[in-house]
Amino acid sequence: MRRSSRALTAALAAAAALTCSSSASAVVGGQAASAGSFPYVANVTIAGAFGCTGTLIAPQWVLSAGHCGSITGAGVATPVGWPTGAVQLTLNTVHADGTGGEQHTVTQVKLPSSYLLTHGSDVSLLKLDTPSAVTPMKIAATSERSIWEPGDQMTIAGFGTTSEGGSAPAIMNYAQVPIVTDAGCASAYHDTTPVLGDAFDATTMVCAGYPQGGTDTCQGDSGGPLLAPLSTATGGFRLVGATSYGQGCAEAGYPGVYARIAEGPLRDFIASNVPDAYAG
Ligand code: 4AZ
Repeated sequence: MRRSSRALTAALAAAAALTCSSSASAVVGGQAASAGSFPYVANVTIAGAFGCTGTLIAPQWVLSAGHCGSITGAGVATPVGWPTGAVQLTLNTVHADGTGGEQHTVTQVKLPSSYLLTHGSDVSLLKLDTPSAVTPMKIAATSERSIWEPGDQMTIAGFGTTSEGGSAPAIMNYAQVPIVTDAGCASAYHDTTPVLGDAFDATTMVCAGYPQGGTDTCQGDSGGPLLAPLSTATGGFRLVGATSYGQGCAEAGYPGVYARIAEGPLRDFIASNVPDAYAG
């Protein structure tokens, strides 16, 4: 969602049936994912329209954004999950229409209590009806902290729009963006109204993007992966973030904001619910 739009998202989400076209939309400045790549990336549909992305972190659990898993949105002290069945998702396909993918309904939605009380902690855990056949993407171990330092190139992927305000593509897109320092992100998002706005909070957020913009996550990518590459010898990735928000998409000076899931309170929340989601 766009900066300062979480209250709006909450209002829209509360209406449940609204199409939310501006939010129902991939990665800006990336390229179409090739068939068979990113099998663990989920295309999440809420109430048949509201679109998000997610990542399979255990056979029966997908990690997505808090604002994708909550009717009430942030700032509302009542944790209301979507009626189960309203949330559906597809794994193991790059096609937005689900062609060839593994379809699931969601039987349970878990949100961190801190999501409802603050503007951060933008994660949700979606329990699948049946275990997936796809190999889950593990979240980085604390001992792997060195693979997502400022300047390190991360991979982002999702089913969202390829331009700010644009439409969603037929194929999942992916790109690379570097981690931004917490100080740099705090100065980009020095919001003076953090209750309603989206000021940067390094406890539960981490940023990635180029100073000049051009490559970023966008509407509909929310909840999707921020992936850190393992050593070239080992290959593969670890999950270190979940797409959350930003000022528009790919704008200069406004990196994308991701939920910080590999350390801190969100690590504790996810580990207490899905202990096998972590590497190491
Ligand atoms: C969204 O609405 C969204 N540029 C996700 C990420 C970003 C902006 C919007 C970051 O899902």
